[in-house]
Amino acid sequence: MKKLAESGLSKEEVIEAYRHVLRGRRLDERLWQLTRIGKASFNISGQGHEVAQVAMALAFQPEKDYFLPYYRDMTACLVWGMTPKDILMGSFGKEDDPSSHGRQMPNHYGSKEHNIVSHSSTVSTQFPLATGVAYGALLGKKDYVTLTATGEGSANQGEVHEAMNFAGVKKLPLIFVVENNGYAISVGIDEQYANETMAQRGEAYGFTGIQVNGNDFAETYLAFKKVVDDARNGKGPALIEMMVSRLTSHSADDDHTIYRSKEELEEMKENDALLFFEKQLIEEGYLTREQMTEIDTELKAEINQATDEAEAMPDPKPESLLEHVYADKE
Ligand SMILES: Cc1ncc(C[n+]2csc(CCOP(=O)(O)OP(=O)(O)O)c2C)c(N)n1
Ligand SMILES: [Mg+2]
Repeated sequence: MKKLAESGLSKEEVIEAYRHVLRGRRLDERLWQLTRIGKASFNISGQGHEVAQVAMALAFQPEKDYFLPYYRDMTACLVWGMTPKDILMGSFGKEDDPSSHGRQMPNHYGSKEHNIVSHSSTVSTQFPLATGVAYGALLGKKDYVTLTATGEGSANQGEVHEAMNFAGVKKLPLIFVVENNGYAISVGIDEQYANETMAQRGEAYGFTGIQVNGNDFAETYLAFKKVVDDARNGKGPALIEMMVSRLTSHSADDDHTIYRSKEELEEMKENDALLFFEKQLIEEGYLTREQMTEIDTELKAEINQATDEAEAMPDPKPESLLEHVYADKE
């Protein structure tokens, strides 16, 4: 593992990154609780992906860059500017949910204010959309970079090939990400693809492909920093494959104990990126365990408050059913 200081980030920035990671974890846990008590209809969790997502998102400039996430990218969306209350309003299906005013399923993140483009449940359709957004930067001579992500199973959809090929041909300022957690619901990678790595595919399309250990914050951040800078400087797209763990079942409607052994589940818990990050923060002198507990207490209070506020927001009115389905003309 790289030392955190190798990231080039200041002590304050690394501690802020830890807050993002822990906020993502605690919010995700809250969303599970809400499904279990029947207050939210669905959750699909990013637990195990948070360190990688924070390292990824911090390499961008959310005030101008575009993000087309997939359903596990909640923590990255928080770094991009969404708040726990925004996310919770989506889970409760509230009128002020910025993702869709309660029209979409939970976990289909979007925020016009923060350049986060809402996505479809049909996996990987965000890839060709992202090429369009990135092509817009080229045609409009704008210097924003576009980020889009998907899972390693979904990366085998046909439109992923079309998007990456087009991006390579046009040298688009676009970063493609595959969050490889080893499973597409219950299907392991041996049945998903025959390449040695997903990252290799970048080269086939004429651009850089890099595989990173998503549990390694500095390695992941540095890989993104380089390709984002290159994309902003006209050097074209890149593909980054982040190796991560899916710590939970696929979704709140799935039970992974049916297809994952007890041993595998135990091993995975020990392989939790959050634990590695905390160990590094202590060993490399960023935070003490007591300081982490204080941060955790603050975040839990923040999420409790956001839950109460989001739950108290008004539901969509039945007569507004046909509103917010398409964007209003500006
Ligand atoms: C086109 C399409 N096929 C199937 C599904 C059902 N589905 C939703 S998520 C998923 C698995 C995706 O696995 P992966 O891409 O590895 O992402 P992960 O969930 O592991 O993050 C499937 C098959 C879908 N939503 N869209
Ligand atoms: Mg997967």
